[in-house]
Amino acid sequence: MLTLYFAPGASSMAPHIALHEIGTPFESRPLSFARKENRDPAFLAINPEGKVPTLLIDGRPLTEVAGILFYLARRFPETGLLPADIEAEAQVVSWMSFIAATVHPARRQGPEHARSVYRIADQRLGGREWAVGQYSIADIHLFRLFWRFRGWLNPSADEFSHLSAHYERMMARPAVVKTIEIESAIGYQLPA
Ligand SMILES: N[C@@H](CCC(=O)N[C@@H](CS)C(=O)NCC(=O)O)C(=O)O
Repeated sequence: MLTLYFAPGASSMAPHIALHEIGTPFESRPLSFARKENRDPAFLAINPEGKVPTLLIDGRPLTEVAGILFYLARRFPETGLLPADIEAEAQVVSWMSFIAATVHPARRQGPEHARSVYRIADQRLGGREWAVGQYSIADIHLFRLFWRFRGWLNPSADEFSHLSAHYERMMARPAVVKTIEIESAIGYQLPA
């Protein structure tokens, strides 16, 4: 059994989307940051960092967006969320490392720095439809970060033309629509 601990709009949105792409049954465990449910001793016993996403695989915790996305893509290979070609797979790992290590923390360093990092991501994506040539977990990871960035700074589509086109393609996917419907109905409690 898979159990996803998530907070609406947080990094956990990425594995939440992946689970809906896959269509496998899973238990949802929404946590409220406002009520500090992620600091609850019961949750800290599962993930001592108190962070989402956390996925339980038959009760065993797996943390970090990239790790969870990789696990889901490998466990359900029929969904094609990870390319079979070794170089394309390495590009997925490269994108997700860049997203986790550089793009995600950029927000904390302020709008100017964040913009400069998203410019690099925009250039890196270029005019491709998807990050590595086929839809993959890298697109899901990238989308969640740009979704958050857009909600924060509301940049014009011209400023990040490739990321904006990618965002529109992602927003057209039923799994993304479903995830956003579920999470927004619970209510976003993200820091400004
Ligand atoms: N490196 C982690 C970052 C996860 C993360 O920062 N989660 C945030 C929400 S976006 C969180 O749970 N924050 C709660 C806290 O730190 O108290 C990953 O990629 O999964």
